[in-house]
Amino acid sequence: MFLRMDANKDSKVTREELLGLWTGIYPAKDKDGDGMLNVTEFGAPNAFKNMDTNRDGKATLKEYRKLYSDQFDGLDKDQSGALTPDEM
Ligand SMILES: [Ca+2]
Ligand SMILES: [Ca+2]
Ligand SMILES: [Ca+2]
Repeated sequence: MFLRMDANKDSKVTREELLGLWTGIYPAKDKDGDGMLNVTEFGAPNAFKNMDTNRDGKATLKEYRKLYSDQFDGLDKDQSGALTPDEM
């Protein structure tokens, strides 16, 4: 997984690389093609609840990217702005 995320192969995953990967698979998850993800399409109910900040039962790309941006902050223990393999 780390190697997949490290787009430029410098052994660090930046926020842009992480969000780029997840944004890339967003259209594939949106099975009904309405541009938003519901809990079934997303597949992880607990994470979905955190992601759907306005509680409308749909996650926009903005909410989706926010989730992974927050995840990045949680993983980047030394706040270097990049994730190393031991932080993942
Ligand atoms: Ca959808
Ligand atoms: Ca929402
Ligand atoms: Ca770091």
